[in-house]
Amino acid sequence: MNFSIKSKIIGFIAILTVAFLIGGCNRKPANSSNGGGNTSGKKVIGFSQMENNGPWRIAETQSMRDEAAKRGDKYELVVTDAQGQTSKQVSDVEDLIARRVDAIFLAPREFEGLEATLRKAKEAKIPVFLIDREAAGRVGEDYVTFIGSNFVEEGSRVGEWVVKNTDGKAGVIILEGTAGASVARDRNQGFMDAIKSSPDIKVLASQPANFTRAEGQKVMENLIQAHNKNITVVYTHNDEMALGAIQALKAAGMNPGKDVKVVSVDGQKSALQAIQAGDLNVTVECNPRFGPIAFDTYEKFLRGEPIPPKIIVPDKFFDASNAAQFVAEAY
Ligand code: GYE
Repeated sequence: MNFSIKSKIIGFIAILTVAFLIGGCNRKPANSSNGGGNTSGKKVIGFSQMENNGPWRIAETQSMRDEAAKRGDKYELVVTDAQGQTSKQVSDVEDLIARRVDAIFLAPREFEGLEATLRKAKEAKIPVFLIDREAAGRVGEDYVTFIGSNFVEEGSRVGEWVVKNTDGKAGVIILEGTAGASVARDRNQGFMDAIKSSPDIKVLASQPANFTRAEGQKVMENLIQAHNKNITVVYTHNDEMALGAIQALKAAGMNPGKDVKVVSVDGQKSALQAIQAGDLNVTVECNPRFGPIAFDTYEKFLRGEPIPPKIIVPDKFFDASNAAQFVAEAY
Protein backbone atom coordinates (compact mmCIF):
# COMPACT_ATOMS: atom_id res chain seq x y z
CA MET A 1 0.00 0.00 0.00
CA ASN A 2 1.53 3.29 -1.00
CA PHE A 3 1.84 6.17 1.42
CA SER A 4 -0.94 8.34 -0.01
CA ILE A 5 -3.59 5.55 0.11
CA LYS A 6 -2.52 4.72 3.64
CA SER A 7 -2.86 8.31 4.83
CA LYS A 8 -6.27 8.60 3.14
CA ILE A 9 -7.46 5.49 5.02
CA ILE A 10 -6.13 6.85 8.30
CA GLY A 11 -7.83 10.19 7.61
CA PHE A 12 -11.12 8.43 6.86
CA ILE A 13 -10.92 6.40 10.09
CA ALA A 14 -10.19 9.61 12.03
CA ILE A 15 -13.29 11.30 10.54
CA LEU A 16 -15.43 8.24 11.36
CA THR A 17 -14.14 8.26 14.95
CA VAL A 18 -14.95 11.95 15.44
CA ALA A 19 -18.40 11.48 13.88
CA PHE A 20 -19.05 8.50 16.15
CA LEU A 21 -17.97 10.42 19.24
CA ILE A 22 -20.19 13.38 18.39
CA GLY A 23 -23.19 11.26 17.36
CA GLY A 24 -22.87 8.66 20.08
CA CYS A 25 -22.54 11.01 23.03
CA ASN A 26 -26.24 11.62 23.49
CA ARG A 27 -26.91 8.24 24.90
CA LYS A 28 -23.78 8.13 27.00
CA PRO A 29 -23.35 9.53 30.48
CA ALA A 30 -22.29 13.15 30.47
CA ASN A 31 -18.66 13.37 31.49
CA SER A 32 -17.41 15.94 33.92
CA SER A 33 -16.04 18.13 31.14
CA ASN A 34 -19.59 19.17 30.23
CA GLY A 35 -20.25 20.05 33.81
CA GLY A 36 -19.83 23.80 33.58
CA GLY A 37 -19.82 25.28 37.10
CA ASN A 38 -18.26 22.00 38.09
CA THR A 39 -14.80 23.25 38.98
CA SER A 40 -14.70 21.55 42.39
CA GLY A 41 -15.13 18.09 40.82
CA LYS A 42 -18.65 17.89 42.21
CA LYS A 43 -21.53 16.90 39.99
CA VAL A 44 -23.95 19.79 39.70
CA ILE A 45 -27.56 18.57 39.56
CA GLY A 46 -30.46 20.85 38.70
CA PHE A 47 -33.84 20.07 40.21
CA SER A 48 -36.66 21.89 38.43
CA GLN A 49 -39.58 21.90 40.87
CA MET A 50 -42.92 23.11 39.49
CA GLU A 51 -44.12 24.78 42.71
CA ASN A 52 -43.65 24.50 46.45
CA ASN A 53 -47.20 24.98 47.67
CA GLY A 54 -48.22 22.25 50.06
CA PRO A 55 -46.71 19.37 52.01
CA TRP A 56 -46.26 17.01 49.04
CA ARG A 57 -44.08 19.40 47.01
CA ILE A 58 -42.19 20.60 50.07
CA ALA A 59 -41.43 16.99 51.06
CA GLU A 60 -40.23 16.21 47.54
CA THR A 61 -37.87 19.20 47.39
CA GLN A 62 -36.58 18.40 50.88
CA SER A 63 -35.95 14.77 49.91
CA MET A 64 -33.78 15.93 46.97
CA ARG A 65 -31.83 18.30 49.23
CA ASP A 66 -31.38 15.68 51.97
CA GLU A 67 -30.14 13.07 49.52
CA ALA A 68 -27.66 15.41 47.82
CA ALA A 69 -26.32 16.36 51.27
CA LYS A 70 -26.17 12.73 52.38
CA ARG A 71 -23.93 11.82 49.45
CA GLY A 72 -21.24 14.09 50.87
CA ASP A 73 -19.09 16.26 48.64
CA LYS A 74 -20.13 14.48 45.47
CA TYR A 75 -23.01 16.80 44.59
CA GLU A 76 -24.17 20.35 44.43
CA LEU A 77 -27.94 20.65 44.02
CA VAL A 78 -29.45 23.69 42.32
CA VAL A 79 -33.21 23.92 42.96
CA THR A 80 -35.52 26.10 40.88
CA ASP A 81 -39.19 26.82 41.62
CA ALA A 82 -41.53 27.49 38.68
CA GLN A 83 -44.23 28.81 41.04
CA GLY A 84 -47.00 26.94 39.25
CA GLN A 85 -46.26 28.36 35.79
CA THR A 86 -45.26 26.13 32.90
CA SER A 87 -43.65 29.14 31.14
CA LYS A 88 -41.43 29.77 34.17
CA GLN A 89 -40.51 26.09 34.28
CA VAL A 90 -39.34 26.33 30.67
CA SER A 91 -37.06 29.27 31.49
CA ASP A 92 -35.86 27.63 34.71
CA VAL A 93 -34.75 24.52 32.80
CA GLU A 94 -33.16 26.65 30.10
CA ASP A 95 -31.18 28.49 32.79
CA LEU A 96 -29.97 25.13 34.13
CA ILE A 97 -28.89 24.16 30.61
CA ALA A 98 -27.09 27.49 30.16
CA ARG A 99 -25.33 26.86 33.45
CA ARG A 100 -24.21 23.51 32.04
CA VAL A 101 -25.28 21.37 34.98
CA ASP A 102 -24.34 17.67 34.80
CA ALA A 103 -27.93 16.40 34.95
CA ILE A 104 -31.47 17.69 35.40
CA PHE A 105 -34.15 16.17 37.61
CA LEU A 106 -37.35 17.59 36.16
CA ALA A 107 -40.79 17.52 37.83
CA PRO A 108 -42.90 18.71 34.87
CA ARG A 109 -46.01 20.72 35.71
CA GLU A 110 -47.77 19.94 32.44
CA PHE A 111 -47.38 17.08 30.00
CA GLU A 112 -47.07 19.39 26.97
CA GLY A 113 -44.88 22.44 26.69
CA LEU A 114 -41.38 21.19 27.49
CA GLU A 115 -40.60 19.48 24.16
CA ALA A 116 -38.29 22.22 22.81
CA THR A 117 -36.57 22.51 26.18
CA LEU A 118 -35.90 18.77 26.33
CA ARG A 119 -34.37 19.05 22.86
CA LYS A 120 -32.07 21.82 24.06
CA ALA A 121 -30.93 19.69 26.99
CA LYS A 122 -30.24 16.86 24.59
CA GLU A 123 -28.21 19.12 22.29
CA ALA A 124 -26.21 20.23 25.34
CA LYS A 125 -25.75 16.53 26.26
CA ILE A 126 -27.35 17.03 29.66
CA PRO A 127 -29.34 13.94 30.72
CA VAL A 128 -32.86 14.67 32.00
CA PHE A 129 -34.71 12.45 34.49
CA LEU A 130 -38.48 13.04 34.71
CA ILE A 131 -39.59 12.92 38.32
CA ASP A 132 -43.16 12.45 39.61
CA ARG A 133 -45.02 13.54 36.43
CA GLU A 134 -44.55 12.63 32.80
CA ALA A 135 -43.83 14.93 29.86
CA ALA A 136 -44.11 14.56 26.08
CA GLY A 137 -40.94 13.25 24.49
CA ARG A 138 -39.11 10.06 23.54
CA VAL A 139 -37.67 8.04 26.37
CA GLY A 140 -33.98 7.21 25.83
CA GLU A 141 -33.75 10.21 23.50
CA ASP A 142 -35.31 13.33 25.03
CA TYR A 143 -35.11 12.02 28.59
CA VAL A 144 -33.49 9.05 30.31
CA THR A 145 -36.45 7.67 32.28
CA PHE A 146 -39.59 8.54 34.24
CA ILE A 147 -39.50 7.89 38.00
CA GLY A 148 -42.88 7.99 39.72
CA SER A 149 -46.10 6.21 40.60
CA ASN A 150 -48.58 4.39 38.42
CA PHE A 151 -51.29 7.07 38.46
CA VAL A 152 -53.87 5.05 36.52
CA GLU A 153 -53.59 2.38 39.18
CA GLU A 154 -53.92 4.95 41.97
CA GLY A 155 -57.20 6.14 40.42
CA SER A 156 -58.49 2.61 39.92
CA ARG A 157 -57.70 1.60 43.53
CA VAL A 158 -59.81 4.54 44.74
CA GLY A 159 -62.56 3.66 42.23
CA GLU A 160 -62.62 0.02 43.32
CA TRP A 161 -62.98 1.10 46.93
CA VAL A 162 -65.96 3.28 45.95
CA VAL A 163 -67.63 0.41 44.06
CA LYS A 164 -67.23 -1.90 47.09
CA ASN A 165 -68.20 0.60 49.75
CA THR A 166 -71.31 2.15 48.19
CA ASP A 167 -73.08 -1.03 47.02
CA GLY A 168 -72.51 0.24 43.51
CA LYS A 169 -74.73 3.30 43.93
CA ALA A 170 -73.35 6.83 44.36
CA GLY A 171 -73.44 10.46 43.24
CA VAL A 172 -69.80 11.43 42.74
CA ILE A 173 -68.02 14.77 42.61
CA ILE A 174 -64.48 14.70 41.22
CA LEU A 175 -61.98 17.44 42.00
CA GLU A 176 -59.26 17.16 39.39
CA GLY A 177 -55.61 18.15 39.62
CA THR A 178 -53.91 20.72 37.41
CA ALA A 179 -55.34 20.71 33.89
CA GLY A 180 -52.77 19.38 31.44
CA ALA A 181 -50.83 17.39 34.05
CA SER A 182 -50.22 13.71 33.23
CA VAL A 183 -51.14 12.74 36.77
CA ALA A 184 -54.61 14.38 36.63
CA ARG A 185 -55.35 12.69 33.31
CA ASP A 186 -54.28 9.26 34.58
CA ARG A 187 -55.95 9.44 38.01
CA ASN A 188 -59.16 10.29 36.20
CA GLN A 189 -58.83 7.45 33.74
CA GLY A 190 -58.12 4.84 36.42
CA PHE A 191 -61.13 5.92 38.46
CA MET A 192 -63.50 6.04 35.47
CA ASP A 193 -62.36 2.56 34.35
CA ALA A 194 -63.02 1.16 37.83
CA ILE A 195 -66.59 2.49 38.05
CA LYS A 196 -67.59 1.89 34.43
CA SER A 197 -69.43 -1.38 35.07
CA SER A 198 -71.47 0.20 37.87
CA PRO A 199 -74.19 2.18 36.06
CA ASP A 200 -75.61 3.53 39.34
CA ILE A 201 -72.35 5.23 40.23
CA LYS A 202 -72.93 8.57 38.53
CA VAL A 203 -70.38 11.35 38.18
CA LEU A 204 -72.38 14.51 38.94
CA ALA A 205 -69.51 16.86 38.14
CA SER A 206 -65.76 16.72 37.49
CA GLN A 207 -63.83 19.99 37.73
CA PRO A 208 -60.20 21.05 38.10
CA ALA A 209 -59.13 22.55 41.42
CA ASN A 210 -55.40 22.70 40.66
CA PHE A 211 -54.20 20.39 43.46
CA THR A 212 -54.63 23.17 46.10
CA ARG A 213 -56.65 23.27 49.31
CA ALA A 214 -58.07 26.76 48.68
CA GLU A 215 -59.31 25.86 45.18
CA GLY A 216 -60.59 22.51 46.40
CA GLN A 217 -62.70 24.29 48.99
CA LYS A 218 -64.00 26.93 46.56
CA VAL A 219 -64.89 24.49 43.76
CA MET A 220 -66.56 22.19 46.29
CA GLU A 221 -68.65 25.08 47.70
CA ASN A 222 -70.00 25.79 44.21
CA LEU A 223 -70.69 22.14 43.48
CA ILE A 224 -72.56 21.73 46.79
CA GLN A 225 -74.83 24.59 45.67
CA ALA A 226 -75.54 22.78 42.39
CA HIS A 227 -75.83 19.16 43.58
CA ASN A 228 -76.42 19.28 47.30
CA LYS A 229 -77.92 16.06 48.72
CA ASN A 230 -77.19 14.05 45.59
CA ILE A 231 -73.53 14.07 46.55
CA THR A 232 -72.54 10.85 48.31
CA VAL A 233 -68.88 10.53 47.26
CA VAL A 234 -66.12 13.09 46.67
CA TYR A 235 -63.01 11.86 44.83
CA THR A 236 -60.11 14.30 44.85
CA HIS A 237 -56.87 13.83 42.88
CA ASN A 238 -54.83 14.84 45.93
CA ASP A 239 -55.11 15.28 49.69
CA GLU A 240 -54.86 19.07 49.73
CA MET A 241 -58.06 19.28 47.65
CA ALA A 242 -59.69 16.65 49.89
CA LEU A 243 -58.97 18.77 52.96
CA GLY A 244 -60.48 21.82 51.21
CA ALA A 245 -63.54 19.79 50.18
CA ILE A 246 -63.99 18.51 53.76
CA GLN A 247 -64.09 22.11 55.02
CA ALA A 248 -66.71 23.03 52.40
CA LEU A 249 -68.85 19.97 53.23
CA LYS A 250 -68.73 20.75 56.95
CA ALA A 251 -69.58 24.42 56.36
CA ALA A 252 -72.65 23.27 54.38
CA GLY A 253 -73.77 21.10 57.31
CA MET A 254 -72.86 17.87 55.53
CA ASN A 255 -71.05 14.98 57.11
CA PRO A 256 -67.76 14.11 55.32
CA GLY A 257 -66.46 10.60 55.93
CA LYS A 258 -69.97 9.38 56.79
CA ASP A 259 -72.91 10.59 54.58
CA VAL A 260 -70.46 11.82 52.00
CA LYS A 261 -67.49 9.51 51.54
CA VAL A 262 -64.27 11.34 50.73
CA VAL A 263 -61.52 9.45 48.87
CA SER A 264 -58.15 10.77 47.76
CA VAL A 265 -54.53 10.22 46.78
CA ASP A 266 -51.16 11.14 48.42
CA GLY A 267 -51.03 10.14 52.10
CA GLN A 268 -49.75 13.35 53.68
CA LYS A 269 -49.77 13.63 57.48
CA SER A 270 -52.85 15.88 57.71
CA ALA A 271 -54.79 13.44 55.50
CA LEU A 272 -53.90 10.50 57.72
CA GLN A 273 -55.04 12.60 60.68
CA ALA A 274 -58.31 13.34 58.81
CA ILE A 275 -58.77 9.56 58.41
CA GLN A 276 -58.21 9.15 62.15
CA ALA A 277 -60.77 11.91 62.79
CA GLY A 278 -63.27 10.10 60.53
CA ASP A 279 -63.53 12.95 57.94
CA LEU A 280 -61.60 11.22 55.15
CA ASN A 281 -62.26 7.57 54.24
CA VAL A 282 -59.19 6.50 52.27
CA THR A 283 -56.15 7.86 50.49
CA VAL A 284 -53.86 5.91 48.15
CA GLU A 285 -50.24 6.65 48.79
CA CYS A 286 -48.16 8.62 46.31
CA ASN A 287 -44.73 8.93 47.87
CA PRO A 288 -42.94 12.27 47.25
CA ARG A 289 -39.59 11.18 48.68
CA PHE A 290 -37.75 10.72 45.39
CA GLY A 291 -34.27 11.78 46.52
CA PRO A 292 -32.73 8.30 47.06
CA ILE A 293 -34.11 6.71 43.89
CA ALA A 294 -33.34 9.75 41.72
CA PHE A 295 -29.67 9.87 42.76
CA ASP A 296 -29.32 6.06 42.61
CA THR A 297 -30.68 6.11 39.06
CA TYR A 298 -28.32 8.92 38.02
CA GLU A 299 -25.36 6.99 39.42
CA LYS A 300 -26.43 3.85 37.53
CA PHE A 301 -26.62 5.98 34.41
CA LEU A 302 -23.08 7.28 35.04
CA ARG A 303 -21.83 3.70 35.38
CA GLY A 304 -23.41 2.95 31.99
CA GLU A 305 -25.92 0.46 33.43
CA PRO A 306 -29.19 -0.02 31.54
CA ILE A 307 -32.02 2.16 32.84
CA PRO A 308 -35.63 1.00 32.32
CA PRO A 309 -37.92 3.50 30.53
CA LYS A 310 -40.13 3.80 33.61
CA ILE A 311 -39.23 3.27 37.25
CA ILE A 312 -42.49 2.81 39.13
CA VAL A 313 -42.48 3.20 42.90
CA PRO A 314 -44.95 1.10 44.93
CA ASP A 315 -47.85 2.83 46.74
CA LYS A 316 -49.53 1.81 49.99
CA PHE A 317 -53.25 2.20 50.73
CA PHE A 318 -54.28 4.13 53.83
CA ASP A 319 -57.60 3.76 55.63
CA ALA A 320 -58.89 3.64 59.20
CA SER A 321 -57.13 0.31 59.76
CA ASN A 322 -53.57 1.62 59.31
CA ALA A 323 -53.55 5.46 59.42
CA ALA A 324 -52.31 5.45 63.03
CA GLN A 325 -49.42 3.17 62.09
CA PHE A 326 -48.10 5.51 59.38
CA VAL A 327 -49.01 8.98 60.65
CA ALA A 328 -45.73 9.59 62.49
CA GLU A 329 -43.51 8.97 59.46
CA ALA A 330 -45.76 10.94 57.09
CA TYR A 331 -44.81 14.43 55.86
O1 GYE B 1 -50.23 13.93 44.04
C1 GYE B 1 -49.88 16.23 44.22
C2 GYE B 1 -48.95 17.12 43.60
O2 GYE B 1 -47.36 15.04 40.60
C3 GYE B 1 -47.66 13.03 41.78
O3 GYE B 1 -48.77 16.55 42.31
C4 GYE B 1 -47.66 14.51 41.84
C5 GYE B 1 -48.93 15.17 42.39
C6 GYE B 1 -49.28 14.90 43.85
O4 GYE B 1 -49.10 18.47 43.62
O5 GYE B 1 -50.17 16.39 45.55
